[in-house]
Amino acid sequence: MNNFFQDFENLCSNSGLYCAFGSLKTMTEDFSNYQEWIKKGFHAQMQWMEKNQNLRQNPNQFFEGARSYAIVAIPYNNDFYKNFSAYKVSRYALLNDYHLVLKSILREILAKTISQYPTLKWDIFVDTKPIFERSLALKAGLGFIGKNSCLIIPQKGSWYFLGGVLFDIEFSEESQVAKNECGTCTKCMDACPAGAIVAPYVIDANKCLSYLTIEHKGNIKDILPSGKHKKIMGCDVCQAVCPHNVTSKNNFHPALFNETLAQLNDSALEAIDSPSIFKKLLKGTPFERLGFGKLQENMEYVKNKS
Ligand code: B12
Repeated sequence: MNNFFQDFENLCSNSGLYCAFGSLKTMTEDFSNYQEWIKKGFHAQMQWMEKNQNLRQNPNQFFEGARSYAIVAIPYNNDFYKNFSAYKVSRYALLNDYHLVLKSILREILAKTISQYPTLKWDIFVDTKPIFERSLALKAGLGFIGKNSCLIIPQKGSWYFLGGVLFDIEFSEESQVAKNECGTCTKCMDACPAGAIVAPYVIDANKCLSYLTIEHKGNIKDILPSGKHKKIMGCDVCQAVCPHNVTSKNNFHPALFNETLAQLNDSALEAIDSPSIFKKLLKGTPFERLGFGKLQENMEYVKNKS
């Protein structure tokens, strides 16, 4: 591996990130899967997923000369969700906002890299860019895509957020794509409380509790009358039942730790009874995407679980 990528990988592992590389090619198969997904309306109200189709298909067009990428994974498994009983909050929501944390770690790494490679052109991506992050991770050999469509790192599991950097440097090596280890297992599909994994590797967001509790502009009860599943913020079921996650212990990157969220529980959530208290307590956390109104609505929906 030429020095640039070796140096970048060393900086990533010193920062507690897993890292792999690939060259930016046209995402033919992924793009046709994506088009099929959009055509079926599986993106629900996420109109933004219909945009920038050219960039989704050709990530080498993000900037002049873009030709390779680093994909990184940051661990987020934690058991702070055990502090709740009346409500269920997913693991990712009980840590600092990974978009902010991972971007700042990648900027630090890039600052060190640029001191050695001053002419480097780059662009960071964490979740929000029109890029198939899981497929880039698969192609770079970081892991395989499970039937729950999550990226699973062999022997480590899927409790990892993804992000990366685009570069204008040639990556000439062929990456070793990880073997798919799902086999005949369908635990995720069978356990999904809303039947959202409509086929292996295919999520219908209209039914996904992660989408319904966070992104859906409307009351969940109109879609899923029973709140017996108790979910108010995200959903971890398809990952929690995954055999590739059984061994993964409390393993989250220290920069993701948030004292307030680590202490959050049913009564603390119920005490948030105004937008100003919500803002004071949960600003800069994943709850901000939800907002005070949707949080109240989701808690009401679960309380009257019928
Ligand atoms: C839109 C989105 C959602 C939507 C839709 C989910 C979805 N499957 O797309 C909703 C709101 C439901 C969602 C939920 C969650 N999300 Co989300 N989400 C995204 C986002 C922004 C885009 C994903 C996308 O392009 N979807 C379009 C469809 C077509 O792509 P796809 O389902 O991934 O299918 C691809 C492959 O599976 C493949 N494919 C399709 N069919 C087949 C068949 C075979 C055989 C194979 C091998 C492949 C394959 O082709 C498709 C195109 O690449 C990504 C960030 C990013 N930019 O990639 C984060 C991302 C995927 N989400 C993430 C997370 C953590 C979650 C949640 C766990 C959060 C939570 N706890 O509630 C849940 C998990 C739900 C799930 N099982 O996917 C992480 C996943 C990390 C990982 N280890 O996989 C990402 C990467 C964000 C990040 N930067 O960390 N998410």
